[in-house]
Amino acid sequence: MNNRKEDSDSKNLIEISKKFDRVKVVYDCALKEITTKFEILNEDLRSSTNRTHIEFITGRIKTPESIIAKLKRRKMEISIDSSLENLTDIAGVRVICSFISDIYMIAEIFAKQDDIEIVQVKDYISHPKPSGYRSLHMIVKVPVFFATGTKKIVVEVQLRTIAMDFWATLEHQIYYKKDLIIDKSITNRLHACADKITDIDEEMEKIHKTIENL
Ligand code: 0O2
Repeated sequence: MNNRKEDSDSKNLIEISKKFDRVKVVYDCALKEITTKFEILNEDLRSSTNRTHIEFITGRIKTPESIIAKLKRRKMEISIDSSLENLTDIAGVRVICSFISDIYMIAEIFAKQDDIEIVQVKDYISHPKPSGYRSLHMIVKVPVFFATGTKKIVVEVQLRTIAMDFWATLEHQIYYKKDLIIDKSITNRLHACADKITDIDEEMEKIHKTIENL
C-alpha cells in the first residue's frame, strides 16, 4: 500500500517537474515585473522623504514538491493545470518594510498602478492568523509581455515589517507545516513571541512618529 503511494508520489513529481520548466520562466518574469515596481517605488520615496521605506525585497517560485504538497493538503487534483488554476502563490514576492504604516502606504500606492489587477487582499496585520502570523497579503495579476503576446500572471505579494519577518521566518523553520502533534504550550509560546513582536513594532512606530514630528 505504502509502496504504491510512493510510486504515485514520485510519478506526480516527475510529471510536474517536466512541465514546470516553461511555467517557471513565465512566473520568473512576473516576479521581475513586480519586484521592479517595488524597487522603483522605494527609490522614489527615498528621494522625496529622505528615508528608506522598504528594507529589502525577496522573490521565490514554489518548488514542484511544495506545489504537490499544497495540492494534496487541499485535496485537489495533482497536475500542472490544477496548480495553475488553484494556486495563487506559485510566484511570491516578499516586501519587508520599515514600519507598519509603510506597509499600508506602499500597498495603497502599488494597488493604484493601472496595470495591476487586485484579486484579493488578506490583512493578517489587523486580523492575525491563530498562529500569531502577521503580514499583509495581496494576490495580484500583472501583465507580462512575451514574444507570443501578453499574459496576465498571478503573484502573491506579502508585505511585512522586519519584526514580522523575523517571527514568520523562524516559526516557519521551527514548526509551520510540519504536521507534528506538538504540545499546545509550544504554539502558545510562539504566539506569545508574536505578541511581544507586535508590541515592539508598535512602539518603534510611535518613537519614529515622535521624532518625525519634532
Ligand atoms: P510557503 O512555504 O511560505 O510557500 P493555506 O496555507 O492553504 O491556509 P493560502 O490560501 O495559501 O492558505 O494563503 P494564506 O494563508 O493567506 O497564506 C499562505 C502563505 O502565507 C504561506 O505560504 C506562508 O508563506 C504564509 N503563512 C501563512 N500562515 C503562516 C503561519 O502561520 N506561519 C508562517 N510562518 N507563515 C505563514 P505557504 O504556501 O503555506 O508556505
